[in-house]
Amino acid sequence: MKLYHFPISPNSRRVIATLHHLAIACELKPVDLVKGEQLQDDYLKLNPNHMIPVLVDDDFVLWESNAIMHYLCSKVPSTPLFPADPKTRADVTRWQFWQTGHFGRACGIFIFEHIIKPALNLGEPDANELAKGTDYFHRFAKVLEGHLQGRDWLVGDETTLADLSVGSFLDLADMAHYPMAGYHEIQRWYGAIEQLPCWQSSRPGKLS
Ligand SMILES: N[C@@H](CCC(=O)N[C@@H](CS)C(=O)NCC(=O)O)C(=O)O
Repeated sequence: MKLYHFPISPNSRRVIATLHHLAIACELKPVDLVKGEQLQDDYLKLNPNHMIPVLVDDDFVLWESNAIMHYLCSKVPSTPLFPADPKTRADVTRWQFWQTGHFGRACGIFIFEHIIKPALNLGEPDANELAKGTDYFHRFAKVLEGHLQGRDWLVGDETTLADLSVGSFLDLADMAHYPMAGYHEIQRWYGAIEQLPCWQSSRPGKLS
């Protein structure tokens, strides 16, 4: 198997953390988004959306990080990362959709204004966008904060794909200036994710 990725991307990192947690061997192929390698013809044949990550397993090509994580879990007989019980599995999936549809989008505004714009020389952060992003972030961060009261993990008593997916965006909290003040439960929970061996081994600087 091969995974096309960009090391700093939360969407890549959660897939790599899943690979490491499941001890699945996979060749990592970096795609330099700053140089625009995702726009090259060969890459567009893999993912016409010109995005990472993409998994290639023989002749099967799969894009969308959360779908890749589900597929990887289906490669092992069973895993607490994606429990087989239908309600628990639906709960994990629910948080992954929530991340893609809401929390990740809120974080994405800050990532674009504070990380992508400077990296690509696209100008100063836009105050109106950041104001919209702040409202959107608080709307969903409050939901996450409330859910984490009295819980170690988002679903059940063990780490699941839900934690890796939702947590992945918090890695960039400082660099992207998310308005994190007061979100003590989120910070406690993300602190626990940071201690996971699969999270530590998937840090951008640790990848070979
Ligand atoms: N929903 C997608 C999002 C992937 C995504 O946003 N990838 C970004 C990097 S974090 C990308 O490749 N951007 C390059 C581009 O848009 O040209 C997933 O979860 O895989």
